[in-house]
Amino acid sequence: MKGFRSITLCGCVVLSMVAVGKAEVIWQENFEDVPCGELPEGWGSGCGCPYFGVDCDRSCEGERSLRLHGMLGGCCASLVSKLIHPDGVYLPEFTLEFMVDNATQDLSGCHPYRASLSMYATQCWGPGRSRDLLTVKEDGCLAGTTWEIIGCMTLDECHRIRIQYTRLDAATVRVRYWLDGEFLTEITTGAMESEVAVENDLVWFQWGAQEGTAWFDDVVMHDIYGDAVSLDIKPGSCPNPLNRRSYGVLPVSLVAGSSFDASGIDLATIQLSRADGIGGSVIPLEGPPGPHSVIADVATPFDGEPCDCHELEGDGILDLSMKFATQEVVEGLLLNELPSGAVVELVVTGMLLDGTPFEASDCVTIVPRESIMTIGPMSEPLSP
Ligand SMILES: [Ca+2]
Ligand SMILES: [Ca+2]
Ligand SMILES: [Ca+2]
Repeated sequence: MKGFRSITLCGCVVLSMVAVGKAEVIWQENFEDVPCGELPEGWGSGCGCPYFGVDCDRSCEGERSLRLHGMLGGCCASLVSKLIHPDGVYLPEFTLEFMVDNATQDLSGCHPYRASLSMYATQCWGPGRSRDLLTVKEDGCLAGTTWEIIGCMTLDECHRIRIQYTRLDAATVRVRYWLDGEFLTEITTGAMESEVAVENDLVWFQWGAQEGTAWFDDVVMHDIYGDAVSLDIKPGSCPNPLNRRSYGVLPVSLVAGSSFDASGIDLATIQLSRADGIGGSVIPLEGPPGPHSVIADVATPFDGEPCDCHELEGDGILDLSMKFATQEVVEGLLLNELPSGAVVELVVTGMLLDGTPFEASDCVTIVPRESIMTIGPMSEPLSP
C-alpha cells in the first residue's frame, strides 16, 4: 500500500476541508546504536530503581533492546522516561508502536505487574500525575488505561503493541489498542484532572517494569493517521496478487484515518487507473444486483514504502470497501500486455462530496500465467 498521498489539493482553490498529510514519524528507537547498559540520548531515569539499560544479548528486532528490571518481591519498579514529543509539548493525538517481551519470574511484591507504560506530568514518579496507558499483569494479560483487561499475550516472547491516543475534547480521551496487528478495543474515558496535574500536563512517557524483567524494542512514535485516506487492494492480503484469468472481483478499499469520514466520498467520482498512465480507467461495481460499495471496517492504514503493504484487516475505523470486476481491470488497464510477475501501481482518484479531490495508490502483482495454466503430472490419473 502506498501511504497517504491522500488528498491532493488542486492549488487553485482553498477548500473547507483542509488536506491531509501522511502519518509522520515523530521519533523512533531500536536501541541498536546504544552502548550496552546505557540509555539512548533523551531517555532518562524515571526515578525508580536503577536497574535498566540497553541489553546487547536479547532483543525483539536486531540485536539490542531496552531492558528494565523491577525488584522481585519488592516495591521498587524500574522506570525510564522519555519526552512524548521532543519539544516537551502535550500531544493531543499520537500513535505509538513498540515491541515488548516479558520475563516469567514469579511476582509477589506490592505492585505485582510486569511491563508498563504511562504518561506522566513530570519526569519522576509522583501520585496524581500520571495516566497509565498499558500494564501487563502477572499472567500476561493487558490492562488498558482504565485498568480493564483488554487482551492477553504470552510471556517470554516478543509482542507488538500499538496504542492510539486521541484527545477528543477538553474532557474526553479515547485510547485504542492493537496486539500483534489485531485491533483489541477502544476505551473512552475522562481527561485527567487532579490537584497536581491535568491531561495537558502529560508530556512524558514512563516505560516501566513494575516487577521482574521486561524488554522494549522497536519503538515508533508517529502522529495519528488523522484525516488521511489511503488505498488497500485486497485488504488482509500482502502482496496483492491479480489473476488475469479470474472472472471474479478485485476488492479495493479506501482506508480511512481516525478522523476521515468514508461516507463523505462521492462514489460517482471514483476511478481506478494505472499510475504509469497506460490504459484507461475503470469504475467500481455498483449493484444491486451484484457487488457494490459498502462502508465497512476492512482495513488499517499503512504508511510504509510504495508497493509495500501489511495484512491487517479492520482497525475500528470505517472504510469504503469497493469491488472492481477483474476482467474490466485487466482489459481497461491493459494488464495483459505485462509480463507475469510484474508489479503494477494502481491509483484510485475521486472526490469527496464537498468537491475535495483525492488520490491514493497501492500495487498488484500479476500472477504468473504458468502457475495458472500448468497442470502437473500429479493431476493425471494413476495407472492401475
Ligand atoms: Ca533492537
Ligand atoms: Ca492488500
Ligand atoms: Ca479501517
